[in-house]
Amino acid sequence: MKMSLRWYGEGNDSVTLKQIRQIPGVKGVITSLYNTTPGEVWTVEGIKAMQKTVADGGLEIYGIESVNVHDEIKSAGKNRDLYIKNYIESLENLGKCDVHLVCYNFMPVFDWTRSNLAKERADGSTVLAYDQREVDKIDPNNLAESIDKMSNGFILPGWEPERMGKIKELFDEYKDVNNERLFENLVYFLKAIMPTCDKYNIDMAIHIDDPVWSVFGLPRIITHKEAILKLMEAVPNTHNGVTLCTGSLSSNPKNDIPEIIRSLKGRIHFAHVRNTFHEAEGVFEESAHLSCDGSLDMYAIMKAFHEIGFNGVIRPDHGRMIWDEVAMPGYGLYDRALGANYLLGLWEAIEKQAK
Ligand code: DNO
Repeated sequence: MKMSLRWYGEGNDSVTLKQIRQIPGVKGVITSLYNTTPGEVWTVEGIKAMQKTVADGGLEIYGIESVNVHDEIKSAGKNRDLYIKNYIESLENLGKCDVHLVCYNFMPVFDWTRSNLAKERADGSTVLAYDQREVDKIDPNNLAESIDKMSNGFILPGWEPERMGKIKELFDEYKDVNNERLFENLVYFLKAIMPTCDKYNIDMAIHIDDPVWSVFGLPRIITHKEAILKLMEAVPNTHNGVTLCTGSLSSNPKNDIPEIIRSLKGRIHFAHVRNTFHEAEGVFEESAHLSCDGSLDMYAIMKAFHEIGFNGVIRPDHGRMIWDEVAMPGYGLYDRALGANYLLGLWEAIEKQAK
């Protein structure tokens, strides 16, 4: 298992590579070319420059999160083949630069959704939270704006202003796309890119939808065990794999996460591990990583990863904002560093016990 931290690049992230390097057990980062927009080809020069920056900081790039998939691919718009061609070119260039892990999502219009990016907890820390009753009151046309206001001045991943500025057109693009169509479009995309993934040994890791139900009437398909297995079977190539995000899956407490992990042996290429505190149906907040702070049994989760012989890349996921840090919501240094070391502690104990 390779522990990593997500890093948003120089000038975008308040966290420095030097700080990440000082977290015990973290030798690599997960990052992206943040100056590109979905659909644009990633150049070898761009990738190499990013690799150099990270290497100069004493770290390695373990994988990309994300090479975003253009909405025309998701909705089967008229330019989908062009955008798939561009995606393939980006993958080829990543392969040429020796990058072999790509995280992406297939959620229409919005990436992850939250109703509050700084919910205050009793201890004064703030966390990302979701309350369906609040979301029901939001006009999706204004969602990007309200998310932007809560983002401490950072551009949140998946909420890029250029895309969000075209929200009405984006919704229109999906008016005939239901879950079945979205699934077909995903399979079409994966089948088209698999030869390139085979050639360059690139693991594609689809992120779980967050939350795992339809938001604003848009389809959502990567939501539970059977749905994920259906995708694994539709494109049986092992390069078609998953970013197993425990927080996203936990939005529905019916998801038995250790069991889902076990069912995906060999197909989990990347793990996002965090805890959530579940208050009621459709109401949850992102707690600290520890089992005692949320609703998930993190020991059982890490044990399931160990049981399937998981040796891929893992990262702590969203952290709380603590110790007066000002950072991108969910992506401060302190709580993610605590999370990484908690997970590494669990892992060491599990490994030693298994011997
Ligand atoms: C949220 C992240 C997601 C994730 C994308 C993958 O913080 O987990 O934005 O990166 O869904 O494409």
